[in-house]
Amino acid sequence: MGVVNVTPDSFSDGGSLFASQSLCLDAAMVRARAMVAQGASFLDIGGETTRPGIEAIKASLDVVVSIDTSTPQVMLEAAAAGAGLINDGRALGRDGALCAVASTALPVCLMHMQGDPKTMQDNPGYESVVQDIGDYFEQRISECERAGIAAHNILLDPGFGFGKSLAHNLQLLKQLQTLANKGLPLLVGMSRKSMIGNVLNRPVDERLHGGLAVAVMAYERGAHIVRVHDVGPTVDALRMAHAVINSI
Ligand code: 8Y7
Repeated sequence: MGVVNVTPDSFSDGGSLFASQSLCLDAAMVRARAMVAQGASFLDIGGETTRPGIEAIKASLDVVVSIDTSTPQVMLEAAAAGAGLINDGRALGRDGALCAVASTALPVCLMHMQGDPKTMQDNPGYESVVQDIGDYFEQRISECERAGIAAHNILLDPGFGFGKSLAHNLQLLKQLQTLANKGLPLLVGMSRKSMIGNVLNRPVDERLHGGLAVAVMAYERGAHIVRVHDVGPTVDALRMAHAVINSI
């Protein structure tokens, strides 16, 4: 999954990282085209360009468009414009979001976040980060099913960097298989995040190699979709890992 457009206020990774800037439609299309050529199966788009962005991508590219939003109205508009996946960092926690997604019949990614973007990195705490997030997923899956969202339309994402210390992020990745074992597809996003920057002491534009390492590790532990800014290098890394894992 390639990240096409992230508005600067759509997330805060410890306040230190804006992995991508908001792009105008033409620039976003250039990037979208390149990512699909490099092997992206999904493009995750966020920000205000929802309808024109989705329509422009759908018109010329063979790719599933994922819309990064927590807002029910945006979900409905995105579905009407041709989006194929709702990516919600609040796991359909906003009023009306469960019903909105149920009415679209689209698949949805439920991402875990502790707290809200402004304060989530202040002092994140868990009894056991993997267990706690697993329990959270079970509760959200139940809510989804109660609202009429089919289990086969649900993806899970532990939300690396969203209300997690470095130690939490590392433990989550190490034990990712536990969450993959729930039987629903797992999406992960670590690309350029501060968990890489903090280990390597590298600024955001020097985190590619660390990002490739963690992408391969996530894939090996059962991740189905890897959300990244650098599609070409990541596809090479994952194809290589795939060849080894599936060798006889
Ligand atoms: C994630 C995400 C971001 C993630 C999912 C960034 C929108 C921060 N991170 N969505 N979005 N998972 N599903 O650095 O980890 O790209 S924004």
